[in-house]
Amino acid sequence: MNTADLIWMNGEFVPWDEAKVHVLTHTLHYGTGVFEGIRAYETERGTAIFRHHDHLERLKRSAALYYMELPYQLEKLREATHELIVRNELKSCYIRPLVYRGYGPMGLDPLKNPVEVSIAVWEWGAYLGEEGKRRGIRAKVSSWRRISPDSLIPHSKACGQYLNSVLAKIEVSQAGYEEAILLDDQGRVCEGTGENVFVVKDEAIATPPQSASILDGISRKSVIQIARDLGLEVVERDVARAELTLADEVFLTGTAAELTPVREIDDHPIGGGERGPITREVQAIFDEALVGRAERYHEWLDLVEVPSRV
Ligand code: PPE
Repeated sequence: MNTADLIWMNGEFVPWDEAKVHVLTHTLHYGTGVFEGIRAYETERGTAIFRHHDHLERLKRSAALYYMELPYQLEKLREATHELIVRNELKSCYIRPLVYRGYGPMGLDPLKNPVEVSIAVWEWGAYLGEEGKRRGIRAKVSSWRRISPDSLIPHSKACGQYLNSVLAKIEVSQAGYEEAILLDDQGRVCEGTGENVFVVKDEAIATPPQSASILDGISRKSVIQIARDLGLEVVERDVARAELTLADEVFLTGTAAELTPVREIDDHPIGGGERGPITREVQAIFDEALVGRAERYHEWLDLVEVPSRV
C-alpha cells in the first residue's frame, strides 16, 4: 500500500511506523471498533473532503450503537483530518478514522476499556480498478448471506461485522470474480462487500431500502440525489436476486469504489455486457461532484483549510 508520513492517534501526530497498539487491544480480539472510509479529492479550489460531516456523523452513530462515546468532538476530528492531510502533503487521499476499544480488562464486557481514536490517510487508487470504473466488473452472488439485524447492526460500520464481507470477498475472488453481492436470509439483494447496489430496468433505477440489511451509504445517498436531479426515477425497494441478472444495468457505489458499473453477474452479461447509458450518465456527474466540478453539489465538499503544499 502507499504509506504516508504521519498518523493521528489519540490527539498526537505520530510517524506512520510508530502508530502501534498493544496486542491485548480489545478490538483486536473481539472486533469491537467502528470505522469510516472517506475520500479527499484535488479540486480547483484545493483539496476537499467529500461529505466529511456526514461521514463523521455516521462514525459517531456507529460508535453509539456499540455503546461507545467518542472522546473527541466531531469538529476536533475534522480539524485533525485537515491537518493530517496537509502535514502529509497529500492532494487526494483515502481517510480511515477508527474508533476502537483499547487495552484494558480482557473479556466480553468492553465497557471498562478505553475508547481510542486514530485517523490514517493514504493514496488509494480505484478500488475495483480504473478499467472496472470504465468497463464494469464481474460480480458473483455470494453463498454467504448478509449479516442480519437479528444478530448484528448492519447500519453500524463496525469492525467485527466485516468478517461477513471478508468471507464473501474471499469466496468470489478465489472463484475469479472481482466483487461479491450478498443477499439477506430471505434471498433479497442487500449490497456488495463494501458497496451499495443499484439495478436499472426500463430506465427506472431501484436500490434496496434503508430497511434492508445495508449500510446507509453516503455515496448511495449522493447518487440517488444526482439521478433524481437528472429527472430519473429512483425507487428504494426490495430487489429480488433475479432482478440482478434481468437488469439492463447494474452498478455499485461506495467511497472506495466510487461508482463502478457491473458488467456481468453469475456469468450472465448485464445489458450489453458493458457500462450502460444510465450508469454512464449518473457516473459522469458523480465523478464531477467528487472533484468539485459540479457547481450544484459544491456544498458536499469540505475544503481542507490550509492548502496542500505538493
Ligand atoms: N456497504 C458496505 C458494507 C460498505 O462497507 C460500504 C463502504 C458501503 C456500503 C458504501 O458506503 P459509502 O462509502 O458511505 O458510500 N465501504 C468502505 C470500506 C471499504 C473497504 O474495503 O475498507 C469504503 O468504501 O470506504
